[in-house]
Amino acid sequence: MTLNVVIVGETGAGKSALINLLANECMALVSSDVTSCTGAFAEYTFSVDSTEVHAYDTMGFSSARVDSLSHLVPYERAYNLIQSLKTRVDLVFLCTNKDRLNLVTRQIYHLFNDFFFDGTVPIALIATHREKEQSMED
Ligand SMILES: Nc1nc2c(ncn2[C@@H]2O[C@H](COP(=O)(O)OP(=O)(O)OP(=O)(O)O)[C@@H](O)[C@H]2O)c(=O)[nH]1
Ligand SMILES: [Mg+2]
Repeated sequence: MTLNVVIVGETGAGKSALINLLANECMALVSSDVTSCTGAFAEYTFSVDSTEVHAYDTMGFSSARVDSLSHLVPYERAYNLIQSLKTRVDLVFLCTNKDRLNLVTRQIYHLFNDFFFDGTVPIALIATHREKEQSMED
């Protein structure tokens, strides 16, 4: 079985780290600071049990700025990726390292769920940076 997974989220949310966790090896470059690290997108192939996973690591989204349009670039990249994959996306992982669902993460959700896939592709929310929580239910 083959599974195509697109991994999205804010810059620094832990998208590349999630790929390394799933693949159980350091395939994707993880940023050492808050600067954006993954460019257009990168495809990684690995196996989880008997499933061949194609994971698409995407450019991080960020909040809008008054003095630049650079926050729009990830939207264009995401659009191009989804166009090139057409109907072959099985699952989206939406990563967040924030305590609450912020505006950027909500916008990413609506971009993929409403605009790209019209509710036809499951979107799983992945909460990263949770290891300091006293209780995982918080
Ligand atoms: N403590 C902790 N650190 C994490 C976790 N996930 C990612 N990180 C760290 O957070 C930083 C950013 O992680 P990345 O995986 O590079 O984030 P990204 O979403 O790929 O970032 P961009 O590619 O820049 O958009 C790195 O220093 C990671 O090691 C987590 O669950 N816990
Ligand atoms: Mg990355």
